[in-house]
Amino acid sequence: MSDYHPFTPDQAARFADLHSDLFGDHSQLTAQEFGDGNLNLVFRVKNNRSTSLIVKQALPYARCVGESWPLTLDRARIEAEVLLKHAKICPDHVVEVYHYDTTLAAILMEDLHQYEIARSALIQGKHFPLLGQHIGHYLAQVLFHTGDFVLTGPVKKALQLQFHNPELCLITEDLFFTDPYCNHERNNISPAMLPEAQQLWRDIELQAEVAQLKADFLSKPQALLHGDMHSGSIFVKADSSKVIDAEFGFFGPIGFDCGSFIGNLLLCALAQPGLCQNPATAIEQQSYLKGQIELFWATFSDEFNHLMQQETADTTFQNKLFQQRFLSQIWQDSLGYAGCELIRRTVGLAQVADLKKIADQSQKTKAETAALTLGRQLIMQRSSLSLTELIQLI
Ligand code: SR1
Ligand code: MG
Repeated sequence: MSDYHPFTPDQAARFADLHSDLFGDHSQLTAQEFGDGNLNLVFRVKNNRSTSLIVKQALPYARCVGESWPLTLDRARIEAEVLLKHAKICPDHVVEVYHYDTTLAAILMEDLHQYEIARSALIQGKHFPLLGQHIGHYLAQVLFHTGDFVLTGPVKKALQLQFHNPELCLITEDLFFTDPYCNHERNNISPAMLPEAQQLWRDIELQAEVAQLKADFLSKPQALLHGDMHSGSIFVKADSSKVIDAEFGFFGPIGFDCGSFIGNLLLCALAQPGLCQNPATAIEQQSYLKGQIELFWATFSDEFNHLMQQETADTTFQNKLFQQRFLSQIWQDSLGYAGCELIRRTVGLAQVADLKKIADQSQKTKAETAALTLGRQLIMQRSSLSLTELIQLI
């Protein structure tokens, strides 16, 4: 096994060739680095017959910031093992991992070139009628089957050790729950939004609720989460959706994954008036996105409910009343984490293209203000808000 070194394109091609038979012996391989994410190198390796594979390699630091932010290489192992574990439970909606190397922090995986990144496609106004259903199904399956309804205490605790991910959890703890609520140097606040941000820094009531959500994030190991379920972690086409990028995976609150997904559809919906020239197009895309949030929650809650009733192994958790309360708590947590996502993507470090792509400054400020307002409402009203009320708030 060779020591860790960041791959050149040729080395990525060699890694792919060595660990896959897909290219054939006489292939001429070319590789190109095209990663534009926050953390890693991503290469597409192709042969002369257009077969292609992806090599993803962790750098010993966060790519978006540079070497001043060192980051564990173990995240490549975590990512590969979460994807493999989730794929065993729900193969239709997880990218296929062919090989991973813990020393090189590299993963060889399927190239989803016939798909699009959900975030970019939704920003362009495209519709995928099954997206909410696919992600609802994926999250219900993987979160149920890695939780206490089916796993014994010792088995789950062993998995918690395997997916111990303190450094990447710390990023979320800081970026989601801490930075936006104080004048932190990592924040990224447009001048027009400074008064709104300052309001967040003074809002003790809101901060108390965010503290509760952070405490749950730190201390509620309900299931093996994907950990970064935003629309940039989903590849989509008309009849299929596949999840990638699980390096933030760990045992945490189920509502965190659901809320991240809902929060990113909300961000896209709020950005529409600024993204579209034609108001009718914006309204149409907003109503599509609202429909996908409804479809997501209907699919997730029906399926999770069904699984609780039919497949709960632990006799204590077979109690129907407990099961109803458990699901209703997931909904409340999802609203809270969706609210945090709206706020941190508006004033925090890691902002999203949905808002960044709005060219007109006043439209951008309107969308950003709407994101902060809705985020606050979701966090503050999460114990009473229904799905219908959420949709009406948008
Ligand atoms: C420094 S990492 C910033 C963000 O990118 C990832 O995709 C996560 O969402 C993280 O919060
Ligand atoms: Mg990512």
